[in-house]
Amino acid sequence: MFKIDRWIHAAAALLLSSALSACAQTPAAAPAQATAKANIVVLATGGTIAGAGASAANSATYQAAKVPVDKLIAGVPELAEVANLRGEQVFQIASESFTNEKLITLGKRVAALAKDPGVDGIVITHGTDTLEETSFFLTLVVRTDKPIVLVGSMRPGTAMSADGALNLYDAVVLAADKSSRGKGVLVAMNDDILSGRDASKRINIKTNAFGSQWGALGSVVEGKTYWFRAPVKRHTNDSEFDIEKIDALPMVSIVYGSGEMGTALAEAAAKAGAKAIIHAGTGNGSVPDYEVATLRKLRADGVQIIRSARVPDGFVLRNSEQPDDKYDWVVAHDLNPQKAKILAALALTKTGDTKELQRIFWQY
Ligand code: DAS
Repeated sequence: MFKIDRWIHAAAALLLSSALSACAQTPAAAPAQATAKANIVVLATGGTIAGAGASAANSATYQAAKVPVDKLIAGVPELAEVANLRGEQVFQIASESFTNEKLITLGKRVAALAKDPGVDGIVITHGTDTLEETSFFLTLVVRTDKPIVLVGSMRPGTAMSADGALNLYDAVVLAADKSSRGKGVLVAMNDDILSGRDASKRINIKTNAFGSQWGALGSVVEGKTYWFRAPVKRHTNDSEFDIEKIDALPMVSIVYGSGEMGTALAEAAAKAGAKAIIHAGTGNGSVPDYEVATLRKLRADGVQIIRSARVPDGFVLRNSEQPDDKYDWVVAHDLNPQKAKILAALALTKTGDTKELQRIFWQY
């Protein structure tokens, strides 16, 4: 017994002495440095996220573009735990009223802020109607790898189960997260992280309104970002377009394809000064036989013809429904008509050559 006791005592003494010497070696742990919060600027442009309805039951009947940016930020006090925020009211409009001039003004402001070393990321609150055009435009023209995140809402803040507050929180989390850098302009809606290129409004009355046929890039859940994909098309620093060199965009018109669509709309668009017509064709960008002659004449008059499709998913194949090589036409690939319009307008600031235009539609 005695021997075992001594063994235990010896082991305990050894343990105690080694513990004491370890404490002597380990300095008192420095207090964990609270990681500095990111500096995020919120640019407000209006939309439902700034909307107000008469009653909590009004989830779809309300006035957009009412609440100013400082109230939007104040309405989500948890934002202060995520980032150092300041707001700017760039516009206060419903986004269906965006114009090329407003797109360029917003783009120049975003580019200027992105150059500011004191700005780590930018959140843009925006109406949902044309959010996809703005997100695509910015991803094409702003030369930065800092996070730029667009966010909107489908219900005004006055409605029951409003979605704006959490969407804004997710957008700030995303903009403040270094892992968002270099992924192009992003869209934060309904917990999804969408690419600014692919995001589109696919439902006009529900909070899961936004999506992409190629899927979300990831998700924001409880203040954390989860990534599953990254964009492969050219964007931001890899783009040949630069907002600092753009002060105007040429007119581009969309003509919606349907049975008995006639030729008057395409002719009127060209007469009104359209430098390109986006044919939002049925099926795979199909063109009615009676429309082909009109579009070929407009091409001969110098108007670019770009075949997109009214069908939301898939992509238009070159030389499939129409002999694009023979007609000297361009195909919009997977871009929907409204995005094809944005890219065509930018491309035409660079070139009028059809082959160059087609290269641009393959690459962006
Ligand atoms: N009219 C819509 C807009 O401003 C409202 C919205 O959904 O944001 O885009």
